[in-house]
Amino acid sequence: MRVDILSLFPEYFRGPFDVSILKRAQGSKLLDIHLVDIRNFAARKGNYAKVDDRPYGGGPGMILMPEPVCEAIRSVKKEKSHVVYLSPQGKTLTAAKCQELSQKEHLVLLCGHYEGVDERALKEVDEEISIGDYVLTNGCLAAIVLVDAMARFIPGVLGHEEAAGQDSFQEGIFDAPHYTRPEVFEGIAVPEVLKTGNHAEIAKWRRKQGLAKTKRVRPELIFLKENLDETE
Ligand code: 4GX
Repeated sequence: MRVDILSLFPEYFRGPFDVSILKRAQGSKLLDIHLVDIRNFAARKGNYAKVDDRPYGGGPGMILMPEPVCEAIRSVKKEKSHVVYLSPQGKTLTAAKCQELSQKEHLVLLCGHYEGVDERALKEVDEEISIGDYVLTNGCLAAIVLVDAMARFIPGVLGHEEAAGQDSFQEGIFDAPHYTRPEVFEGIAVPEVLKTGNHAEIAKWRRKQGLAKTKRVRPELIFLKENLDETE
């Protein structure tokens, strides 16, 4: 998959994209990430390129101007492209949406900056997505979260060992607690069932633990799914 990320801070992405699984995914050509600086599409006034201006109607902060945003999008957009605008006013990102996006050939991610983007630039956008109900200082962070959570669904990005992790939220309930060595840590023993080698019993125990924690921490998730009848 090709991903073009349009922002005012392309350097922000070095680091998150250059380690671990996302680095490997790029190395094996499963992910092809391009960073585009919106400022390169601004009209030059002397030796500086203006990308933002004050809002019509008054109010605080600055707004990204429509010309550089539209020109930046058009510079990368092709017939098969899917353009996503990251802003707190979008639909909230979910595992299901990540999976849907992972099947696109080309994603274009527009990072909001300042107080947002001029509404007229949004005619180039296919959908608006928020990563959660809080306000970030930097739209690039939202794009990093989206790429990371989405890439896990691209076949081959996770190794065989890691792939199992996919079902945690797919199933709509939490993972069971995990244990590794030592057998006793500061007086707390590993649950006996995990040492029996009885895979059916272990699966049953894990499911029960996952459901119990979901019910305690996120009861609303229980009512979303057919998990309901299993909660006794
Ligand atoms: N999920 N932010 C964008 C600037 C902004 C303001 C208004 C569009 C409209 C965020 C989020 C998020 C902070 C990124 C404000 N852009 N983005 N930025 N939550 O909080 O995606």
